[in-house]
Formats: sequence, C-alpha cells, structure tokens
Amino acid sequence: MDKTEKKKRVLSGIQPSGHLCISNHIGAMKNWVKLQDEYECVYLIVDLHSLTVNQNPSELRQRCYSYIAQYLACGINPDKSLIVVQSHVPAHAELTWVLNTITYLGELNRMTQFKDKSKKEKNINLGLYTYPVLMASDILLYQADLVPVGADQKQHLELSRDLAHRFNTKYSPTFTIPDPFIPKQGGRIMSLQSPDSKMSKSDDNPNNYIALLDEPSVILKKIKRAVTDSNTDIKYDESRPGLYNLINIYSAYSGQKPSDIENMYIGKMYSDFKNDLAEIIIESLQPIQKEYSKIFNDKEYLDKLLLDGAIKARYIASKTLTKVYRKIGLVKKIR
Ligand code: ATP
Ligand code: LTN
Repeated sequence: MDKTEKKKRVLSGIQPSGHLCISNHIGAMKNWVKLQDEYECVYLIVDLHSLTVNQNPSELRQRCYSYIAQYLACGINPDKSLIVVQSHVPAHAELTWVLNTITYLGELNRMTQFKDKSKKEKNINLGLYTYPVLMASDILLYQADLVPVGADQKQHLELSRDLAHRFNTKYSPTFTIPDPFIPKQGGRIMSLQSPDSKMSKSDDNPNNYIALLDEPSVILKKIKRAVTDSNTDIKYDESRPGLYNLINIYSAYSGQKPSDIENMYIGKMYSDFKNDLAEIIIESLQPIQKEYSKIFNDKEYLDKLLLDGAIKARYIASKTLTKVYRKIGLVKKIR
C-alpha cells in the first residue's frame, strides 16, 4: 500500500452473553487478528446488544472484562486496534434513534435472528426487535469498509448496507457502505450435539459448544461425545452434518484442507479422528488460555485500555454523528 494512502477501516463486535466459543473464534475472531496489519480496526464488546436478553448485572460486568481479556489473548493487539465497550460511546445509541426513523417494520420483521430468538425467549422486548438497527449504527458510525463476521450476520449486514444507502440517497453521501467479510469455510460452525443448528455461545447445553476457556479434559469429553453418524469412513460430505462440521473445525485449527484430512484418515476410525481433533483444539487454545490467565486479573491495565479505546472511538463517532445531525436538520449544539 502507498504510504500516503489511508488505511481502510474494519469493525466488528461480539455481545457479552454466554461463553466465547470456538465458533466465534473460527467465524470471526481469527479474521479480526489477521486483518489488524492491513486495516485500521475497531473491535467492540457490544454490551448494549447483550441487554436484549436477561442478564445478571454483576455477571455481565465480569463477563465484559473476561471478553476483553479473551480478545487480547486471541491476538488482538491494542497497539494496532481499538478495543471499545459499546456503552462507553453514547453516539451508538444516538445514531440508532436516527436510523430507527428510516427503518421499515417490514425489514425488521424479516430478520431471521429475531424470529429464532423470539421463538426461544420469553422476554421478547423491543430491543431484541431493533437489535439490527443498533448493529447498523455500530458499523456506520465508524465508516467501516469491512465487517468480519460469521455467516449468521449476513442478513444484519445487508440491512446496514440498505440503511446507509437509504440515508445517503435521502440526504447526501454520508456513510461508507460496508462489505461483509465471511470465511468461505468455517463461517457457520454447527452445534456438537445437534449439527443441524449453529453452535451458539449462550446455548443452555454446554455439550453443544467448546468454550475458548474450556479445560483440555472437557474439550476431549465434548469432542468424544459429538454426534456423528452410523458410517465408518471419514468423508467430507455435507449430507453427513456431524462429521462435516468436525472436519471444518479440524481444518480451521490445523490449517489443512478437508480433502487432505479425508486422505489422512483413510482406513482409520472415528475414534482416531476425534482424539486427534481434540488434541488439535487443545493445542490451539492452550496459548490463548495461558495468555488470558495472565491478563484477566489486571483490571487496572484493562481499564486503561478501555479508556484509551473510548476516547479514540468517541472522536471518530462524534464526527459522523455531527454530520448526520446537521444533514437531517437538527440545530447545532452550542459548546
Ligand atoms: P449468542 O448465543 O450469545 O447469541 P453467538 O454464539 O451466536 O451468541 P454472537 O455474539 O451472535 O455469537 O456472534 C459473535 C460472532 O461470532 C459473530 O461474528 C457471529 O457471526 C459469529 N458466529 C456466531 N455463531 C457462529 C457460528 N456458529 N459459526 C461461525 N461464526 C459464528
Ligand atoms: N449482531 C452481532 C454482534 C454485533 C456486530 C456489530 C457484529 C453487534 N454490532 C457490528 C459486527 C459489527 C452478532 O454477532 N450477533
């Protein structure tokens, strides 16, 4: 890249609900780490989003710190990227209100995540419904060019693009239109016990996911118990969803192609494959867990980092919000 050329911006976020798990890592965070050198990156802990489901206040606060430490342990480098707690930047909520006024009910009614969550949740609140608008505001505030996420966020990102385009057309060019960045393989990691539904960090059954902080013995047990099928050969075949999913996980952590993995296991048994897979996951997560244990208790360091992130993020966000308020006709704030 030409030195005078401005770096493009990457933005992504995860809600602090449940235990960060390998699906979040494979689908999103591994790409976050890779993109840090080429892009200016902003990585959010979207705590306002997490309020759309019931939370225990003290657990939520602890979990936010734990997520920040896990971001760092996974390789997010605070010298290169901003780590920001969404609620530390009021402009997220402010822009959401403006975007609410250009979002159609029909668009939100079509959101599959809302439909899925409202089937499972008793607490179907307005926040859950307008969740995708808050997400659009996260992205558009920072004029993000690229948004690394798992495949489940494609529809939300489409809405962000539509809202940006709608605003730009109604007023004048204001928002960058963001592109999704979804891994070709590993964009949709499935549940270990029910491989027809996606792996989810808030799943009530911990056997369905592997958390980044799971102990080696737990990882081995969960992989051994993972549902496969009654065949005996190791084949990368979408019609065998349990095994297909395990090969995707194997491939993500070993860097080997599914076809090479198939070849390595010709004539071998499921148990051989599963033992190796567990070992590969354990080895990949070990350095993350080691690093995590060093930083998690250093609240002073984490707070300092968050303050730095918040100050820089507020500056970027306020530039966009000021522009938006001017364009829609709000009276300028007297300072
Ligand atoms: P929850 O169960 O709390 O709703 P989740 O596991 O679905 O959580 P999110 O916080 O919604 O995770 O998503 C964090 C990031 O991980 C997003 O980029 C999302 O696309 C990605 N992601 C979530 N689930 C998967 C999955 N099964 N496979 C790949 N990527 C995923
Ligand atoms: N909705 C996302 C989390 C999220 C996000 C964002 C992702 C909130 N704001 C901005 C990318 C960019 C999810 O994964 N459930």
